[in-house]
Amino acid sequence: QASKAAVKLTPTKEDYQKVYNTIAHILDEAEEYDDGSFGPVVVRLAWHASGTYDKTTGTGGSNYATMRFEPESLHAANNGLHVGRELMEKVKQQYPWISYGDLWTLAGVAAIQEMAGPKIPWRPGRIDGVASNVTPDGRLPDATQGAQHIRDIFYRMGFNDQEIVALIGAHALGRCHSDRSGFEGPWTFSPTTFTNDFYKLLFEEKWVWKKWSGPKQLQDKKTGTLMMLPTDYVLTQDKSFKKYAKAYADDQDLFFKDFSAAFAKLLELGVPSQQFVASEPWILQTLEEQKA
Ligand code: DDH
Repeated sequence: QASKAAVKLTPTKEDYQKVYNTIAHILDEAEEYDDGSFGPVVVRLAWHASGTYDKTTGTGGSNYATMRFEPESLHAANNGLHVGRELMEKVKQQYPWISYGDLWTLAGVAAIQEMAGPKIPWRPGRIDGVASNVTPDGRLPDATQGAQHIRDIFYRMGFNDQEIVALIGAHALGRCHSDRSGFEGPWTFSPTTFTNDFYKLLFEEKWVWKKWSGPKQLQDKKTGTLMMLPTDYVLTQDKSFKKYAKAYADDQDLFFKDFSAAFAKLLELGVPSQQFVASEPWILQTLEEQKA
């Protein structure tokens, strides 16, 4: 009996729901931080942990949580993500059996769902890697570039134009920080609620280049308080991207459905399927649903 108690049995869906709940509470402990939620930075952590995947070599992706190691933790694209990693460290201490890759991707799921976004199917199975698994710099997108670059980056991960446009709609959330990326400001007026406002604003507002000494970015002509990156604006200029961006501006349900599928796919990049415990991803409940 005693030896049995010392061994952690395979965690169940209920165990992961507990981790989800702990994360969901921590995301809200942010009175002094940004717009009052750690949700957006945690979504970005999940994305950058996964978006290093290269389908040709099978390297990168969320499996090994290599952003824990230098030099990946120091790649310019990951500036500021220490905030998310340190938050998750508190969760890891409470649930030492969870792998970092599972923890970070689950945090992305919890953040999207708790910020009123769609349900994101998710399942555990990632394992902790070692420093030699780190990916080279340059695998994540560069905001100063155009359509060709966006395609090069996302096709490498195995995404198509529709999935690319759906994924970038995550910019409904959060903001740019001049001390992290050099860019400044939020994309929407509700940066802690998941909506299709990113696309709506792209088409409804007039966007002009911001006059400042920082990197080239756009601002809305009317209020001057919102921003778009050059890569965001490209979604209104490239014919194929524009078709999907317009569809998402017009139909929030369609955006939610397509974002959910693409984000779930993103979070599983680089994870060998035999590592997944469950044959199908799970749907975890929001804190609100569990109150009912
Ligand atoms: Fe992003 N993103 N992102 N992004 N992103 C930034 C912030 C956030 C690009 C550049 C930037 C995705 C795609 C792209 C989020 C989610 C996602 C910032 C600002 C830059 C720059 C960082 C800072 O200063 O703190 C570029 C380029 C692309 C691209 O694809 C061309 C995708 C696919 C996602 C996703 O989650 C699926 C989120 C959330 C943020 C807000 C972070 C925060 O702290 O707030």
